[in-house]
Amino acid sequence: MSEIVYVGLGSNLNAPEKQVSQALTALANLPNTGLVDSSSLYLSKPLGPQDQDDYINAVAKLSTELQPLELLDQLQKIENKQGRIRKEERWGARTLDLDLLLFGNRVIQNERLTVPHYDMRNRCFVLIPLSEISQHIELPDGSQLNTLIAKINQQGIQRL
Ligand code: A4P
Ligand code: MG
Repeated sequence: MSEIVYVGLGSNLNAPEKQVSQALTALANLPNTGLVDSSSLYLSKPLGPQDQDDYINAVAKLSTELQPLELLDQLQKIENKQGRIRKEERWGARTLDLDLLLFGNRVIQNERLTVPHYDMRNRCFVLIPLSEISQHIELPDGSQLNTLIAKINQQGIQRL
């Protein structure tokens, strides 16, 4: 059975727009998975330390037959291929970050994976691209995307 999955893409190093476009191509080529849709690219101020460049973000909608941890392995492979080096600093600069936002209507909580993504409800650079491709998303807890968007500050994000 295939499931609809949303993945958040982010980059603020080494030609971020190119990193995100290249990652979208890599997502389209994943095994047993199809790229259904992707948002525009968005420019936003960094969340976390301010001594880093602005971010390019986007959201992709996939249809996949992979299990959640199989998909996470694939996402991490793409991050690694695109030169991601994991550093100690939290929320620091990175060439590519792929976050599993939603996996069907599932709630997943294990050592490697928290789905829905722990902070997606508060992030304009996740919610706004998400609503561009799917306006009427409901999270597993019943909250509506439109309601979440009404609560966040949308300033400081720019659709490219
Ligand atoms: N993990 C658990 N749940 C998930 C999930 N739903 N999706 C685990 C992906 N991974 C998940 O990830 C650390 C571990 O989280 C993984 O090994 C996986 O098993 P990571 O990518 O190495 O760590 P990280 O991304 O550096 O940490 P963190 O805290 O997740 O960073 P954030 O919260 O993603 O913040 N500002 C703007 N404007 N735009 C951005 O995209 N991104 C960040 C990164 C900071 N500021 C930003 C942006
Ligand atoms: Mg991450």
